[in-house]
Amino acid sequence: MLLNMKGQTVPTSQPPVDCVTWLRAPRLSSESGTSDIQNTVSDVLSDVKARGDAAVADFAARFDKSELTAFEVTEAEREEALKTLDSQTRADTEFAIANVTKFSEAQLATMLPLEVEIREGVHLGHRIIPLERVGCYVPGGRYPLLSAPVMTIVPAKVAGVDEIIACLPPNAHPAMIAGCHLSGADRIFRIGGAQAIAAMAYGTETVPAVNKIVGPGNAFVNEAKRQVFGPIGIDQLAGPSEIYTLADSTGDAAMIATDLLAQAEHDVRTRVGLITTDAALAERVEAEVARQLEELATADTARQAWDDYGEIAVCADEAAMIAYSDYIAAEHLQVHTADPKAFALKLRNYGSLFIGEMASVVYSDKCCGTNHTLPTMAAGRYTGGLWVGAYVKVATHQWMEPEGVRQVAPPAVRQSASEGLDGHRRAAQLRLDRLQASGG
Ligand code: HSO
Ligand code: ZN
Repeated sequence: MLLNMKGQTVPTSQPPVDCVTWLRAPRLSSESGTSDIQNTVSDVLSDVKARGDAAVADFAARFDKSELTAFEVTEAEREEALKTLDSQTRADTEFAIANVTKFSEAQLATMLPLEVEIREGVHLGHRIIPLERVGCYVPGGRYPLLSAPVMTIVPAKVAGVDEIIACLPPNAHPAMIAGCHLSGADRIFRIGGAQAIAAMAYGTETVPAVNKIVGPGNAFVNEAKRQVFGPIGIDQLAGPSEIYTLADSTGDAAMIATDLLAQAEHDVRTRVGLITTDAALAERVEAEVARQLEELATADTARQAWDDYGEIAVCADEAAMIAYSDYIAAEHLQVHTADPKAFALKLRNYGSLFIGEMASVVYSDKCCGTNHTLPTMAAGRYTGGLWVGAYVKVATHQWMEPEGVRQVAPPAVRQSASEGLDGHRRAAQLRLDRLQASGG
């Protein structure tokens, strides 16, 4: 059983290590959709499916207090929105776009088509095929995060998606429209919430149906993505932001506290934590967080996140630190150890890894070029974040020469026969028969 420093059992998390004690015990945020949200969303989805734009307008009036009925942002409105960006903000956005573009291009170059003859006459392969149409949801939020459209739209562009649709709430800051435009959205619609997901999933008179929907949103958006998933792809279900730092005795307490609070200011449910082998550093970070909260302009949110979800775990050794970190699978994971590059290679589960003190999460949040749309709530155990590869399919194909048929057909015939699948057996046998008839 796991006990924290006060001798209490740790309630919600049972990590697979027994060498961890807590200066501050963890608490997992629970994001499970309530049935209220599920029901509301399912009503929105079926109504938009049945009534299209008229339903979208009704929900915009009800949920967003918006009377808008012409949802699409016109060329002239794009130009207007661009004017709301001062020249430095625009240049900074273009800097982010350039970096995300370059990295996405480099990543796409690693995705190669394949042709292989796996045995004589049996030719298998795959192609990398861009999706036809993708929908990027861009959240409104308290602050206009210009990097949000960059992260969903730019990799889609690089992937070669034919048409990129962006939806954002009607009351979103105009700068966000500019962000969608600069990132390369083909069409932009002022539709938010579950109705936006419904419109993109099913199509309406004005919004074309897409093949995949990406981008974070509130609980309604998340639930809508979950419900449309199947015929429509989704990226992932975004939870509140998370940051963990792994540090040994070389860790800089002030820097660690600053980075933790930088994410804690996002949301009162942000999970932030330090995992360290150094109990003295743990104490210093705790004190630093308290000190910095006195100065932080966004302390209201950050303090509550820290009080509710702040964690400081002290591990007996490096192995325990790695095992516990792999268990948490934090969205953002920083490595502040003596040899961070070597340490990084030992880690398995994380959304994105920040190797060494100079690589702050904030650089990736904004502009260094990696994607900031990352797995939360331990999804880092099975997936990485959004990337150019999420906008293409790796689709297989095969072709056979006579020798290939002679090898593959007999086992296929036997398997089909023993399974009672007579139609399959006949199809498998027919090629052999034809080859024999033609003297092959
Ligand atoms: N940390 C957020 C992304 C972001 N933060 C953008 C600031 N701007 C994603 O977890
Ligand atoms: Zn952030």
